[in-house]
Amino acid sequence: MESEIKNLNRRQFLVAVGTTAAAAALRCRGSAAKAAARSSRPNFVFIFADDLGWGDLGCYGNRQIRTPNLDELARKGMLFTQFYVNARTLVPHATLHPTDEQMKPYQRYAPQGVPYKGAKQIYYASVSDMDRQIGRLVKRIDQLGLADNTVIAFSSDNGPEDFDIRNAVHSGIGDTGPFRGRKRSIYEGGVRMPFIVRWTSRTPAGKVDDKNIVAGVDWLPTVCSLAGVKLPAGLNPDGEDMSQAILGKPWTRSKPLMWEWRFRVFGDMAHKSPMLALRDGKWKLLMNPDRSRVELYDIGNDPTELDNVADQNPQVVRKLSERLLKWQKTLPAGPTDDVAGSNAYPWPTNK
Ligand SMILES: [Ca+2]
Repeated sequence: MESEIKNLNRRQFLVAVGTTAAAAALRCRGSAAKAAARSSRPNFVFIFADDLGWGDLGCYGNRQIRTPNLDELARKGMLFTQFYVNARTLVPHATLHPTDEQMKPYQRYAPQGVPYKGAKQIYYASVSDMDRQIGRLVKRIDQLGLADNTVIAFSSDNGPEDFDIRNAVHSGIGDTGPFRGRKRSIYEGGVRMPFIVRWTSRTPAGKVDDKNIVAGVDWLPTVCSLAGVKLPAGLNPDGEDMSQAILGKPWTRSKPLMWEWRFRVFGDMAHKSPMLALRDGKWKLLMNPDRSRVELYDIGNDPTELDNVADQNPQVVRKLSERLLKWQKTLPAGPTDDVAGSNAYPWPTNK
């Protein structure tokens, strides 16, 4: 084929390609029965943003950043308010470098009287551009007639970056919504992410799920379940099949979610979480392995994690801390920062 193409001019080449495509289409038609059998298995498209916060999308309450395409995805699918990521801070960064054209809608956030671009202009324009590109992808999926057989999911890998990180300082604008904690923190703002799922033939349109606790670790068992594929024998995933939740049906999580962060947390004191966390039902326990900090929050009533009720609930702390420490012992050994889990401040003294 390659040697034949060399001797064709451009028009002949396009005709040849067209003919090949037509022949392929005919072959497909001949195996329509097989294709129909395959089509009972959905396609999966998971769009995973880098360092985007829970509060960075219009459909999650942001009133400054325009994200019409993701808002539309949520209107036609489901939006989860309690979606968590466990293995995070992994996706390589792309520098935010929007064009002047892309920043135009956010001109009013430019610093006044100085010729600099503002962090808000840069970050907001970048989120809006991401939204625009997702809009193009979704439109194409719909144009191809694949909507009813395609699960489209959107989330982020961790909370927004902090101003302290110089090569990503513009992302310090990212919004965690009402939550404390940013990237690296295991307070809600660092680990609780947007999660939108649209499957036009199966997910209830426009439903907000404020009840189910779902997580990135659930994705593998869920995809396998929806595709009718068995998990490999011997694989015992941390996650659970959340397909019923995605379909808008009753479902209850059976296992708690757990986190460990062995490194420094940058930025404001309020983000410096203990090293370990566990979410079980309404409770979230955060602690250091040596119990130097123990915090218990009723997340349903206190999503901002400001009212530590550990002292009032010793039984809950005992039960959850035992489970969390037992889990931590199963993790691989590795380096730990000296300041991990610390919220110490160099307080002025008379010494
Ligand atoms: Ca990230």
